[in-house]
Amino acid sequence: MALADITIPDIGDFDEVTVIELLVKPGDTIQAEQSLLTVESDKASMEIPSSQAGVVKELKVKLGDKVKQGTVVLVIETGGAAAAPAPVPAPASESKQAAAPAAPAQAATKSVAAPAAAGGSVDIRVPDIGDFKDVVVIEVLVKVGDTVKAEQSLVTVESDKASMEIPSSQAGVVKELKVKLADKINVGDVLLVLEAAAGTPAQAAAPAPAPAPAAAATPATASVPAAAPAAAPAAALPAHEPAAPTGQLPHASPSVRKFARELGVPLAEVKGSGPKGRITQDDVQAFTKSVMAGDVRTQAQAAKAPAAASGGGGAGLDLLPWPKVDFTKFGPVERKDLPRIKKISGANLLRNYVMIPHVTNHDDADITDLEAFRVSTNKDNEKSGLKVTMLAFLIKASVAALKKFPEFNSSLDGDQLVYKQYYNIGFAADTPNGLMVPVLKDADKKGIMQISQEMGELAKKARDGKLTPAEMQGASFTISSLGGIGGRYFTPLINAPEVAILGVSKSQMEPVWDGKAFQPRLMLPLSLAWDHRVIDGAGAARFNAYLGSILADFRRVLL
Ligand code: CAO
Repeated sequence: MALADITIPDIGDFDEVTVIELLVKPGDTIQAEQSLLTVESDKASMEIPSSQAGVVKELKVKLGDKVKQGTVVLVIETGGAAAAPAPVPAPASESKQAAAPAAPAQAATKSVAAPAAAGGSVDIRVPDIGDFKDVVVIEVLVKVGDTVKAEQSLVTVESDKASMEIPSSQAGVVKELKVKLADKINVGDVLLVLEAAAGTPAQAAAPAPAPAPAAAATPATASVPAAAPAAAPAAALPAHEPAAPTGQLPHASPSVRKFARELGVPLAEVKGSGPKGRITQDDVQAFTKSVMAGDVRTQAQAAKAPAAASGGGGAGLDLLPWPKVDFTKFGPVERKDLPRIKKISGANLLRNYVMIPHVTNHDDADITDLEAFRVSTNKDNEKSGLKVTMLAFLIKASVAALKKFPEFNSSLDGDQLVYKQYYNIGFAADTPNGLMVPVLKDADKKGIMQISQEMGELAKKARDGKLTPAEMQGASFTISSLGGIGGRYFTPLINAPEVAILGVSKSQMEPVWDGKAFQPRLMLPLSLAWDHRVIDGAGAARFNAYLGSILADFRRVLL
């Protein structure tokens, strides 16, 4: 048994490339030639194969890391006593593998233009693509009539180990395409005919002196946030659970991968419509649209309904497309962009609505005595200017109920429940910019006066648009109070990954039978929405009843 470092082989003119996929993990048994990871520059993605067989002991790189020739990517335990190969250059058996990833560097040099007079027609040809023969055109990125810039990618071609984009050697207008999807092309083949832009001298037939894509595109590469590799979807797409590994690697060109990363689209969940299931830019766009519209569930969502899926009927949401209406046919209209907060919260609300099986229990709490106490407290404190609101009592009462029924203060994590031992209560605040949810931290350690004061400060910050991200994070339970506005019961949406939320409506005097007579009592409508995966109806009824009993006699908080 011996340990061996596996390093990045010669990758041609590429200086640094980014790790975008890890294809093995510690414990995996790998074969020589097996792909270990996918790396990417802005023009080419390529798989790095192993130089020898063994068992992966340790991964030395992670998603988003920049690597170059000689970087150790993993340590393997080799089967025999064979010495580890020298890191670089690779042993003979490796040189063949090393050649594969190296080729795109050459391929991505500028396409070759036939000599032509400035402003005339030029043939744009396939440049030197190293040892590759018969690479397949998997994407045609331009069409007749398009104006292209020098360096703009024209087609994506693919071998079995790498895909690469061939950029134009010069600017102009596409007059004629000479290749189509699935064509096999080789060095010197004409890709298209370009009407060269006037005043742009056509380039010499020889490939440009290798502005290697990695170097040429360094700014573009750098503009992709290092923290946004495939594993870290951006916020543009409604958050959803990562799909279960499909066992198949998504095939997509570097530009499509970059595009997907910018939108936060997990390529593993996108169905490719290109040759051999290749994912195109249109596929990524269509996926984004369908998720945003809620038309399509992610694979993860689909995977959560296997019974329905196998039984047919009701498996997918199978929704009709969103109605497209020309409202102007019926009267004048005005269009306005959704405010930014609505765009962000809308995506979250939709996910929570669709993914959580909500149930709501409604109940009433008798707050006659509590309200009298609140009013008298406020009278006593008139000079201090600090007003105690019903919401402060509700927060304190909720903490007592959360302590008694801890699953309401938990979160689902796969097959586990995370019971939080802190009591951070979010409260919905109506602001000119839209709904915000500031979080009152450690409510269990604070008295009613402190809660009232902090709540007032947080609500003001919310209205002024000055809440910090930290002040909106970490809630373990949320209260949405419409009591100051009106209404009778509603279903609040659970703020994932919390598992319950309390909706509070406007209290009013009601006749309540005390066994002998109707008494006028101030009744507060409570609406507790809960996640049925975690909580049962009986538990929710008990939570509400307990909460009601505390609000009816606040001394119970002390018990
Ligand atoms: N029943 C009857 N009256 C109530 C009440 C209730 N449940 N809750 C509050 N009130 C009264 C208050 O006593 C106050 O009356 P006075 O001015 O006479 O004292 C008045 O209504 C206004 O209270 P408030 O709403 O300003 O204060 P609050 O502490 O109850 O609420 C806050 C603070 C930030 C939660 C609230 O201002 C707010 O934004 N509520 C809207 C929340 C929301 O939008 N929820 C929906 C989310 S889902 O889209």
